Amino acid sequence: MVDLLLGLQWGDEGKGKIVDVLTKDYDIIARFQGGPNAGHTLEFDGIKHVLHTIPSGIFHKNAINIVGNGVVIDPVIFKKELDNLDKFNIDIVSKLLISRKAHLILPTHRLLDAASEAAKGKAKIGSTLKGIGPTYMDKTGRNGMRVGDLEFGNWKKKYRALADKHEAMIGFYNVDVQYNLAELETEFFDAVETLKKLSFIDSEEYIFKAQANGQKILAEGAQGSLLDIDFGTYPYVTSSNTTAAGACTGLGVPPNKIEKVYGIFKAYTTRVGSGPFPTELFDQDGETMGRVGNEFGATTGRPRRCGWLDLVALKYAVQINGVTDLMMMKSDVLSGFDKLKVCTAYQYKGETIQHLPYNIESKNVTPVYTELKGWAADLTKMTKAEDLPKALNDYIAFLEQELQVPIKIVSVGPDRLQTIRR
Ligand code: 2SA
Ligand code: MG
Repeated sequence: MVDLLLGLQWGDEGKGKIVDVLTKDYDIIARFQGGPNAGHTLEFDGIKHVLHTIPSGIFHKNAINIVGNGVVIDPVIFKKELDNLDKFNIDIVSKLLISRKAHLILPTHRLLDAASEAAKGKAKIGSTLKGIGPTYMDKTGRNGMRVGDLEFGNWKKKYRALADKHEAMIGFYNVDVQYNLAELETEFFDAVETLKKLSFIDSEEYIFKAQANGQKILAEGAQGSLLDIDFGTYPYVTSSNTTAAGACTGLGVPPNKIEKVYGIFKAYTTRVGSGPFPTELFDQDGETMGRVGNEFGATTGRPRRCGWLDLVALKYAVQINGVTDLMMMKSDVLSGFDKLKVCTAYQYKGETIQHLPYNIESKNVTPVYTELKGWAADLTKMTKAEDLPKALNDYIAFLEQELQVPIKIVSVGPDRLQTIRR
């Protein structure tokens, strides 16, 4: 069977940490969408690791890690990630497998991303500029290059044709994007040689066989449900399906083989990049969340916008994904607030609604809040559910009542050990 682990907000819920905590129960960890736009942070033994394309099970001895067909890979960033793993003596060739059907991010995809954002001006998406959108455009436009192409002698010809087309397109945008393609290509071709040393597989076949042999698979989502290309706050979204269905297409997993759907959310909300965020705070409370929660993009270093928990949006994500188990992250960041607010409805065009309206914009949606009592206790040293303060238990009970799904894990800090099971 296959279990899924997904972010339910706008990303950065703490998926990397939880995958790392759960990996010991699985044989295979597989990424199914996104690419180096993701930043999955893991902390253990006093060291912090940030992964972008490589699945978060890589530090465990026995787990096999798969980069599935739904992922887009930038060989240059991939090589850097591998270099960072060098000192850990991981047997990368046998532990990290890459789908031949995963698409490649070319240097010109990154340039196109920059040109597209520059052309949008104020309406820019706030992309991570990793070339994600243009690469998925080439995939669905049936022009892309895939990892498996690298196994054939003529791949550079294919590369040249696509890169030349991209250059013409960059010109068409008529914006100021400075670049030295020859330099970027040297770096790219060098990184491709590193990538080619890894094991390329037909990952769907591998996963069928693993399932037949009773192996346990965990599919690791990237970004969050509200950044889903179909169900997110379009156009301020990423270019892949970040929701449960994405695991089916991004790995070749049939829907009836999915068992648990772990939904991860922060005890508050953050968003990086542009787009609507109804519960966003511009006051001291938001500033405190950002500071205490160290809310900076793990890939770009951008400060994340912060706000109260939005249950309207969270309920929607729970429904879209069919979440069976919830995990609440960063509970420790809320310690010290006298009162906590949770958004349970929106005021929209003079009405109170409990769904995300089609044209959701921060300025046309006013959150309706329920206030709950805060707690003062420092949670970061707590290890058992019994230790948690009453006000936090009341907060959890309120969310479970609203969402009708149990909260099975409460995270009280970034380290592996700061994880309380209920
Ligand atoms: P893109 O680069 O085309 O996928 O950007 C489109 C939107 O998706 C958002 N996005 C993200 N949001 C949160 N976390 C992400 N990963 C990094 C992290 C982000 C970072 O872990 O912190 O470091 O800035 C991620 N990736 C994409 C993005 O902000 C756009 O709104
Ligand atoms: Mg992240």
